[in-house]
Formats: sequence, C-alpha cells, structure tokens
Amino acid sequence: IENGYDCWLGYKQIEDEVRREDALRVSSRYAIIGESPLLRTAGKELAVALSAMLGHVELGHLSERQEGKQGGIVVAGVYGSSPVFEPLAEVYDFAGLGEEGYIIHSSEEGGRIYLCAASDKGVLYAVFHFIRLLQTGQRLEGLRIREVPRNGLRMINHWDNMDGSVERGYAGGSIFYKDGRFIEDKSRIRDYARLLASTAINAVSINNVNVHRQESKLITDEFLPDVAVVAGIFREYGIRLYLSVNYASTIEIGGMATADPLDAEVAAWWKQAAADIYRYIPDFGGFVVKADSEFRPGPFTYGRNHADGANMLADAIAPFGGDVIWRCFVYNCLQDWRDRKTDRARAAYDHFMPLDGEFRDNVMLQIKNGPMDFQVREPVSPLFGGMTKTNQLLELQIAQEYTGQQRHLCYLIPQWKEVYDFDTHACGERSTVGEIASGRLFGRERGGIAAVSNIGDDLNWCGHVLAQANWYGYARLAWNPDLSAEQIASEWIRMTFGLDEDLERVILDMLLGSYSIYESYTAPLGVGWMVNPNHHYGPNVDGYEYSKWGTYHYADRVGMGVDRTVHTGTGYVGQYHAPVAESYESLADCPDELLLFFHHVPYLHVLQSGKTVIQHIYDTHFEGAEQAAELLAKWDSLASKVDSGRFKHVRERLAHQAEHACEWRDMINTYFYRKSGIADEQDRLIY
Ligand code: GCW
Repeated sequence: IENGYDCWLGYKQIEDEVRREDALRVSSRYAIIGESPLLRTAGKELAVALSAMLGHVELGHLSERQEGKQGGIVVAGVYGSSPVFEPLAEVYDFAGLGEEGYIIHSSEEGGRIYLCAASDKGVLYAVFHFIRLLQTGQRLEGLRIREVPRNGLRMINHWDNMDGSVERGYAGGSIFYKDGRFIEDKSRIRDYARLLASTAINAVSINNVNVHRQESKLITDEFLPDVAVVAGIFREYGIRLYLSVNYASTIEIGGMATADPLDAEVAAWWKQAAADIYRYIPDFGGFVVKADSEFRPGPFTYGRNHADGANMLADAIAPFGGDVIWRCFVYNCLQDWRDRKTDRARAAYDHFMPLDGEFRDNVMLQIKNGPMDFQVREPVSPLFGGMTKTNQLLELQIAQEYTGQQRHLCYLIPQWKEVYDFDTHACGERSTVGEIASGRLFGRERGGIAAVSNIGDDLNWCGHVLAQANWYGYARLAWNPDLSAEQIASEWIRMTFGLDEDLERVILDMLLGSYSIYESYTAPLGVGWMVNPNHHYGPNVDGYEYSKWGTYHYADRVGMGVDRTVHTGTGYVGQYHAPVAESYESLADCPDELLLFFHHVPYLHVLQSGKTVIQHIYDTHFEGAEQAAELLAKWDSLASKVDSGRFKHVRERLAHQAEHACEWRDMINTYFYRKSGIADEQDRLIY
C-alpha cells in the first residue's frame, strides 16, 4: 500500500512505449567520470532511478565504442576531469556555473546525454534534474539546459527538540531525536537528506531556535560525536549542517556568570567552542541564533545590542569558515493591550535598522517574510529594502502554523512568490525581496533563504500528503524564484502521482486554489490572528485581543483594523519606501487584502472591490467554506486514479477541512454580525 514515504522520488516503471524508447535511446547505460563521495552519491541515484524507471541499466564505460551497444549513455562528471566534456565549453560558459550550477546537454548525433558541472555537487544536482525530466515525461532529445541557483544559501530550519517533540510540528515527532538523545537508527535521516538533495537544498539546521537545556549541550563533547555522524550523512548529499545555539551558553554550559558579548572571557569561550565543533565537523555551517526574543537570552541583558552579540559569535567562528545566522524576530511579547502606541509590526525594523552596516561579513540576518508571524496575509517586512549594508536571509515557514497546520490544504507557493516578487523600491523599480535576499541588489556575497520545516516522523513526512508540495516547492523556488506556482505544482504532481492528464488537472486546480480558499474563511483583509492562543489552530476572534502578544484587531460596534499610518496611526507605514508607503498610507489605494492591517475602518467602508467590509467578510466566508467542500468533491473524483492508501488519507484530511471551514465561517460571521448588527445582504444563515 502506498503511504507517501517516497514523496516525489517514488520512481515508477515507464509503461508508455514511446517514452520508454525515447529514454532508452539516451540512457540505457550511464558512466560517472571521476571519484568523490558526492559523485558516488550521484552514481547511486542515477542507478536507482534508471533501473526503476527503465528496468535494466548498465554501468557503461566511455572507452567502449558505441557500435554494437544498444541504447545511449548518460555521462556525468566534473568539467575538466575528462576530454569528453571539452566540446561543451564551445556552447556553455563554465566559469559562471559556480560551485552548484550545471549543464544537461544531449549530443548532436543523439545517443548521449552529458550531465556536467564545475564541481561534484553540481553533478549531483544535474543527476536529480535529469531524473526529474524522466519522471515528468519530458522529451530527452536536444536538451540544452544550463542552471545556476539564484540563492547561495537554500536552507531548512528544524524546530526539533531532543525530547523528540517538534515545536510547531504537525507531522509527528522528530526524525533526529528521542528521549533526550539522537535516534540510533539514522536511516530515516539519510532518506531525508536524499529528498533534500533532490531539490538542491544545501543547508540544514537540526534543532529548535528555542534552545533548551539539553539542546544547549549539542555543541559539547557529549553530543558532538553524534552531530558529526549526522553531518556526515548530510555531507554525502551536499548539505551543510548548522546548529541553533543558546546565546547564554557561557552561563548554561560554560559555568560562567555572564554572557556579555564584550566580555573577553565570553569571546574566548566561544572561540574554544568553535574550535571544538570544527574538530568534529570540518565543514560545519555555523550558528542559528534566536536572541532577545520570546524569553530567549540575548545581549540586551548586558546593555549590548544585536550587532555586539552577533559579531562576537561571528568572530569566534570566522577562522573556521562558519557563519552566524541571527534572527530578527525580536519584539515585545509582554505588551499591554491597553497601550495603543506600541506596534509589534514595527519591532524588527526599529531594532535592526539602526545597526545596518555594523554586522560582520559572516553574519546574515534572518528576516521573516512579514513583520508579524507567518499569517496567511501580511505585508512584506520593511527590513527588506530598509537595510542596504547587511547580509539578509528571507525566512519562510513551510510548517503551516497559521495556515491550517497541515490538516487544511494550503499550497503556499503563491504566497511566497508574492514575497519574492514584492518591489521594495529601495533602489528604484525592480528592487524585489528576491533580489535583496539573494544578495544581488546590494552586491552582498552572502544571502539566500531559510524556511521552517514541515516534516516529522509520520510515515508520509508531512502529515498531509499534499503538504509535501510545500516542502518541494519551497526548495524549487529557492533555486529559481522565477518558476511559477503552477510549474512547480505540476512537476510535483507528476513526480508524486504519475502522468495522467485528468489527475494532474484536478490536483493542480486544488493546489492553486487552496491558498485563496484558506484566506477566505479565516481572518479577513490582512488583519490576521483570530486563532486559539498557544496552539494556534482553529478560530477564536478575540483569542489574542486582550493578551500581551501585540496582535490585535480592535473590532468594536463601528469598525475594525489597526491604524498603522504615519498620520494618525502607529507610524509603521513610514518604514516603507515611496511609493509603497504612499499606497499603504492611503485609504483609497491600500490593497483590499491588506486594508485591515493598515487601517481602522467602519464595517460599511467600501473596498476597491465595491463591497463593504462587512459584506466582504460574509461573502468570503460563505464562499470559502463552500470551496473547501468542493476540494473534497474534487479529490473524490480521483478515487480511481490515486492508490487507496494515499487517497483515503488525503480524503480524511479534506473532510476535516471542509467541516472545520464551516466552524471558521460561522464563528467569524457570527462575531461580526453581533458586533456590527449589520445583516447579510443575501440573508444567509448567521447565528
Ligand atoms: O511563530 C512563532 C511560533 C514560535 C516560534 C517563534 C519563532 C520557535 O509560534 O513557536 O518559536 O515564532 O519564530 O521563533
């Protein structure tokens, strides 16, 4: 029975005769030129994929004459390692490929495919790309592919704890730890590394940014041997390992009285810690740090700022080639709800903007996509475009903490594309977040993207089989943000469920519609939250209204929303450049979907859509719940096309979603009907 464990790498025999012939013409044999751990991985992957999809494959030899041999050969290797790749230099620019780019080229006469790169890691990526071509049914003749990643760092962050739990994990427990230790059997970690490599993820941090007591010891001799084993597994797949560290380690595990970043002994302690780590893991990636955020320790305690803290760690790790990834999720989580001046949305910018240019070259600031916290709809963080002299990483959340927790279908690629494409106007037009995060806009050497993982030890990794598309899509987009949400989805569907036009059309339609559906039946018009406190699942309009977390909607009998304008509100809008700031400031120009994020308006305010706010709420909630039910009906139409294991599993989730969407609809509609006293124009049932 299919359980989803293989994700998008569940290779199937190619049944279609034409496709099969086509594939065999170029790939009935393969040769890996050269020797290295990554090339060995590449060879193994090629062998597994070809034999599963084509049946018999042979390890070919280049010396062998083509005559007398049936079928073609795939030749993979590093440029310069064999004269066989020389002719490619006439067609492609190898210098610009860098460490990770690659070329896929079909020979003129046919019968040969070259997978070639400037390094063995690029060869591994080329191999997986070639496999994808086979899986998705592409023609294999005349291939002229040259790929270079847009983002240097393409990272996954795990929020795994050593007790085996995963913070905001919706797919079971950790695949790394259990009962305070590493899991003995590492085979699942290997399978995971392989899935990551197939989408060219090149970095992973393996413990929660909230670093508790036990996890603080990951950088000590007690656990470094285990960490080294895990790092070794990832290394075979071209992935560098990072650890989240406790900023107050000098106190927690060093037995010192202080963690003052300007204290010479503190700095010396970290230098030693770095040296110890690199003795075990020579290619260790570096530290991820959540400091002075949500009760985590940080430099504020000592009257120091974030640059002081980050630079101290950066100096400790720089001699070994490591980086510090310092998170910007810093805000006052003990706010008084009566205080209308403090605005959580402002916090990251207010804290970090004054420090722009003060961070070491090996520090990257990791910035959540929005100023709040992974809501279904938020504006883009104004730190992007604000800072110009600091390395910046974009942080996304694949785990759907606020977008249905992998029980609701919510394909997030459309949301992420909006973030990448958002024009900050920092240097005129086309100053997009994507260009800033990659480092290109401000000529920074380091940059990229990180995201909170959505995997756990559930058999299908993600709890929801269709949530695998977010994991896959995140990685594909990190490689190339220009891919469309549709392209990515269709690739994923073909690789995961096979080639069937009807099936592809239906699942595509479900995935592409799902983000907007989820948005429709949850918190309206960018106001966010309205979820149950703590676990954040399910509707609770006032769940955070009188709490300390700084996430309010201010609904009264007349209207709702947060005034963040410069003229009458918190001034948050002023953190954006013109013309973005002007459009958010103006009630008339502010995009509907963000209206309540930026303005407090009456329920009878007329949106650009022509509807009043209150009618918009009613309409979207009725429609959203209906569409959620349609998702289930659409899936049901695939009963004969999807194996029963995955079919039943997804069906259960969608049935829950349809029901839970009604709960959302009724709570939100009822709340605002009771608050406003304004009836639904269509007189539908509100309680
Ligand atoms: O989204 C919030 C989560 C916390 C998380 C925090 C963060 C790891 O609710 O669970 O802590 O963000 O990003 O640090």
